[in-house]
Order: sequence, then structure tokens, then C-alpha cells
Amino acid sequence: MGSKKEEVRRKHIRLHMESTLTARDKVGVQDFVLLDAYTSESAFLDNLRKRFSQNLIYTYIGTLLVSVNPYQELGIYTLSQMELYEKVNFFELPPHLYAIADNAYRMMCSELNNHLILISGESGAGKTEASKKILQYFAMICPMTDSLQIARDRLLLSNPVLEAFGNAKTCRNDNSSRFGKYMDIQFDFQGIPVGGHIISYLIEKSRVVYHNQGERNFHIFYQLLEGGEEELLAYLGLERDPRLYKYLSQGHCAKESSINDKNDWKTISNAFSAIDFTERDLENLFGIIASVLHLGNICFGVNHQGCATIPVTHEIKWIAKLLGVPPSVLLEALTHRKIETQTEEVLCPLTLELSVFARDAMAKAVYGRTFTWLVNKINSSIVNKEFTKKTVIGLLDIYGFEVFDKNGFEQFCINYCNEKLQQLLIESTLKAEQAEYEMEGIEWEPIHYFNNKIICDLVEERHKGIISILDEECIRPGPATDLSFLEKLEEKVGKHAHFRTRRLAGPKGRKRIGLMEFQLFHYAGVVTYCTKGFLEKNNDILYRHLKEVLCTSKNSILKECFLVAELQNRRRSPTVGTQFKNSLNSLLEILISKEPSYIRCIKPNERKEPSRFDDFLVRHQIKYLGLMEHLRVRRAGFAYRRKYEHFLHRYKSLCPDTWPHWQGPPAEGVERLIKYIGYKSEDYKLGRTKIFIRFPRALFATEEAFEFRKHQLVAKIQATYRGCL
Ligand code: AOV
Ligand code: MG
Repeated sequence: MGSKKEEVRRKHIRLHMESTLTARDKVGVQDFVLLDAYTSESAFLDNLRKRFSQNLIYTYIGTLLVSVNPYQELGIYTLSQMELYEKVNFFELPPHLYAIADNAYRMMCSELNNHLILISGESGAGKTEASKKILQYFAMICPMTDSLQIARDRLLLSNPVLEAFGNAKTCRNDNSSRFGKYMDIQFDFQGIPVGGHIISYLIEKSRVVYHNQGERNFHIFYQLLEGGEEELLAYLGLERDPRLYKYLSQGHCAKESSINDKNDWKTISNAFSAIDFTERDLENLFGIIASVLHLGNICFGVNHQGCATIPVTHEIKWIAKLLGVPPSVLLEALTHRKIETQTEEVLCPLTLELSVFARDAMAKAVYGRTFTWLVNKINSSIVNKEFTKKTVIGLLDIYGFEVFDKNGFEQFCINYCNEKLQQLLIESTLKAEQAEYEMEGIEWEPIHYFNNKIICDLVEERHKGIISILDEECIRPGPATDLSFLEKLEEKVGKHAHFRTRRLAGPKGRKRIGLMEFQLFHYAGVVTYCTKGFLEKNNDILYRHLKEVLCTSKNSILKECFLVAELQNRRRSPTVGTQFKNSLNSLLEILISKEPSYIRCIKPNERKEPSRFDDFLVRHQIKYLGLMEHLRVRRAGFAYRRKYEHFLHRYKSLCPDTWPHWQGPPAEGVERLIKYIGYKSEDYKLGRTKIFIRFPRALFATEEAFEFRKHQLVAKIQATYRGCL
């Protein structure tokens, strides 16, 4: 393997030393910094297209990796590819995810600090796939002991389980993440992966009870029906055909050719046993999943007083059995509400509409809390408490920016989350770059970029932002509605440059915004949101009566999810919007504290097809991802930087003054060395602690010279050795 690896490296370096147009014409440049017309968006797009057509999906901008979803297996994630990238410098091999992963890992090992790989891009751009591949890379490449193999396997197997419960087919992605996931991979001082920890963010609960045409509910429902053993389905009272369940069939695509539910069921069944789920856990877990399906099939009737009834109790019986609650109490809680007066509790019958609402709220609450339980359970299986001295690499894989024909509260939250990440990326890359030049005393002219803080503020600012306005409407006494919320928005943020409602609609002929809609001018484009359901989803109310029933459940998972203490606490819990805002701000604190690497994913076409590169779509993403600004910063600045000691240590053999030893200060040694090998003055700058190299080409040349020299030296040593014999 060693010599093959050397050969590939050298071939690569030689290829990129080539400045002939023919070579570039064919495969483009591997680093956008090398583009001659680096300020031209068209040149950027051309380069990306050229490489994509050669199945070269990765390109660097300095150390940031741009990835284009190939929508096909390219054979670039094999074990031999992993070995190729192991312990190799960034620029010595073609761009790859593995290079980013390896670099973060080596830095973590040598500097003993925490790292982060931040993957972003819109829905379907390839974030989840990238994060899985990085995890696999660490699992295969890092050193391992027998006793820690279990920890590694659990880490890998937690993925399919979480995807089954947290991912679903949407119009944009057949395996769309419907929750945010931040995972710390923990390493010991030797760089052995010893465990992990996952934090999940806002699962899209509403999907349990409703999804759009062409979409599906969470994968797990279909996997259970398709793959579950006969006895299991009989125990759960389920039929195999998903079309028999109302919660599964609204999208009219329960069976999807790109998804193999049966195989996926096998994968998660194996995973469950590896991550310590007992028979009892699974019985309870699938009891809950089945109950949700039964809940969806409850048919309500109306009695002559206009109140809801449940004429057929088939489903109620099954739910009661699976959740361990008395059927009569459950039936009552689904059709009545308890109203507390000062002296007594009164049962008040619900209308049909309110009963449906109560039923759906129960399904969402049960699923949402079970998902949280699942994450906790996985954490208890993968966290390693024995190792106190740990460093971590964090992996963030969160739902990407989304625009559908109809966008609701969920898209509002998802897109707000993407605004926050964009802000982090802009601030940390552009600001960090600037700070480093300043610290090193290197002159530099700041590059202007769009700072989306203004949009984040519009959404989250205390007392003034959209979330605060929504919260105010949710607690306001009196009849607040989705329309009154919209009116409040108009009143309070109507004049904001990134907000528009129907009253401020554009010139005639432009598509008008509907009665219940508002638009946000996101960094990634304009999105029209329908306020219908905003209040209800933000409030996320589960009637007390139903909560009481769930608190008495004999299902041990539900017992952990619904605690009696919650009933005693009369304080209003924070709204969904505010909780999400707070959890995002904590996430940002976690991210900021780590050394980041960035992967920006691009979706090449809307049809999920291989080899199709839609210029318009890609250009749009280049724009909003801020890739041109990033490139300009990199170009105006310096593509590579090395500490004097490291640079000297590697290349000292190239100069008689520094070889075999340099006794003076490293900075002086580097200066002698680069003068000797002929760096031009415009190629580099010398900072306080580092050498900054403007273009990778200079470094490639040095690397090539180093390789040549190494072989010379080896040959010399061998000759001397032979002479001695
Ligand atoms: P996402 O995570 O960015 O969307 P995924 O990672 O789920 O997108 O990718 C979508 C689909 O594209 C995958 O299911 C694969 O079929 C294909 N794909 C992505 N990356 C690759 C790759 N490197 N090689 C081959 N196929 C790939 V979302 O979760 O919707 O924001 O919420
Ligand atoms: Mg995803």
C-alpha cells in the first residue's frame, strides 16, 4: 500500500504542477484559488461543472471543501481510498471528505484541542451522507483496541436507528433529516475513538399526523409494516399494508422504489441489539409506534348535541392494551376536556374538531417524546464515562434550507436554523481570517460580504423579533388567531427590509402573497410562509386530561416520558419557537468553542438524477452560500500557512544552510530556505509565527522538490550502507 500511496501522491502533485491548458480544460482546478478569473462567478461555475462531468465532486477553496451531490455511487469511499488519505497533507491528494476528516483528526491529536466539522447546504445536497462517511472514516482509520471495538460499532449503528425514526421522504429528498443532529465523537489521548454523544434538535412532529402529497411519514412506520415479523405485527394489531393507515397514506407514495423498507428493517433490528436495546424496550417502543398508527385510524362521530363520539372502539382497545391504560379513560380523554373551577373539576365534551385536534396532539406528543427517549437511550449506550481526558470532533448534520410550495412553521424554524449557521460560518471564516492576518502583522484589505445577522435579529430579537411576536400572540388573553398574528407582524416588523406581507406586495403582475402569508428575504432566497398553524404549533398544547392518562401508562418508555411531576407544575413551559431559539443559541456556543472545518454541499439538480448539472440552480447556491466572497478572501489572502518550525522541519533538506540542522531562529531558517529555492516575493509573506503562501502552486513545487530530494538522500544512504558491507 505504502508505495502505491506514494505513487498516487506524486502523480497528483505533478498533475497540479502542470499549467498546460489542456490538463486544466479537462478536469478543472482542484482549488478555486488557482482559477485565473477568480472574481468571475461564471468561471467558478465552469470549474465546478467541468469537474462534476469527470465525476470529480470535490473542490477546495483553500481548506474549505465544496461538494456536489453526484446522486450515484462513485466508488470513492472504499477502504483503499481511506488508507490513501490517512496521514497525508491536504494538498498532496485530490480533494476529498477524507482529507478534511483526516486533517481535523491529526490536528486534534497533535494539538489536543476540540474540532468540529460543519456541513451545510440545502435539503438534498448531501450533508447526511457526508457526515456518515466521515464517521466511517474515523471508525476505519483511527487506532483501535479490542475492548473499544464495541464502542466504535455502537457509534456507527446509532445512525440507522436515528435515521429510521427521524428521517422521512420529502419532495426534495427521499431520506430527508427531519431533526437536527450534533454528534461529538470522543477520542482518548492516543486518538482512539472511545465513545460519542448526540444532541438532537426539534424533530418535525407534525409529520406524524400530516404530510404533503408525494411525501411520507417517518421511515420507521413503513419499515415496521414491511419488515416486521408476523408475530410482532399480530402482537401490535397491525396489518402489513401501509395504505390502511391514515397517518401513512396522505402523500400517496407509501411504497417508494428508491427506499427498501424491508432491508432497512433488518439493518435497524441488528443495530438495536448492538446498542443494548432489550426485548422489553423493543416491545414498548413498537407498542408506541403501533399506537400512533391506531390513533390515526380512530373515526369520530357526532352525537345529537354536536359532541364528538367514538362509535367503533377497535383502535381504542389496541392503544389501551399497548400503552397500558384503561380503554374507558382513554376514550373519555379523547372526547372530553377537564375544566378546573375553584371548587371542582368539570368534564366538558369536545366538538368533533377539537377531538381530532386532541387525538393528533397526543400522537405528536407521544412520538416526539419517544424520539427524545431514543436519543437518550442511544447516548447511554455510546457515551464513554471511563475516559475523563477526552478530546472530541463534533459533526453537525442539520436539516438544510427548505422551500416548498407551501411553507409553514416547520420551514420557518428550519430556515432560521440555517440563517444561524450561515452567520456562524461567515463570522468565523471571514473574521477569523482577518484576525489571523492582524495577529501575524500581515497587511490585508477587508472583503465586503453580506452579513445575515439582520435576518437572524428579525427572527429572534427579544421583544421585537418574529418569535417574540408569535409568543405574545400565544399568551395574549382573548381571541388570538393566525391572522391576528400576521397583523401584529405587519404592525411591528412590516417595514423591515427583509420582511413583506400582502399589503406591501410588489408591483402589479408579480405573484401576490396570499391573505395568510408573509415573506422572509432569507440569505438563500425569498420564502413565503403561510401563518396557518403557527399559533397551534408554537403552543404545542396537549390537553391536561390526555397528559394525565399518559402519566399513568404502564408502558415503561412512556412512563419515563410523561412524569407526574409535569402535572403538578402549573407554570407555562416555553413555547416551541422559544425553546428552539434557546437550543440553537446553546448549539452555537458549542460550535464556536471548537476548531472548525467546513464542507459546503451543493445540489446539482432538482430531479435527484446523476450527471445532471443545472447551471441556474448551482449558480444560485454558489451565490447564497457566499462561495465567491470566500474565494476572494482566500485569494486576497494566503491559501496556505505553516508555523515556521513545521515548514522548516519538512523542507530543510532543500537548502544547504538549513540541512541537516538549523541552529538559529526558525523564522530566519525559513527565510534562507525559501530564498534558496527561489520563492518570488509576491508568492509569500512572513508573519510573526508563520509563513503565508499565496498560491498552492508554490507549495506544490516545494513538495515536488522535497520528494526528489528525499529519493536522492535515500539512494545516497543506501549506497553508503552498501559500501560499508
Ligand atoms: P441532506 O442531508 O443534505 O438533505 P442527503 O445527504 O440525505 O441530503 O443526500 C440526499 C441523497 O443524495 C442521498 O440519499 C443519496 O442518494 C444522494 N447522495 C448524497 N451524497 C452522495 C454521495 N456522496 N454519493 C452518492 N450519493 C449521494 V436534508 O436531510 O433533506 O437537508 O433535511
Ligand atoms: Mg440530511
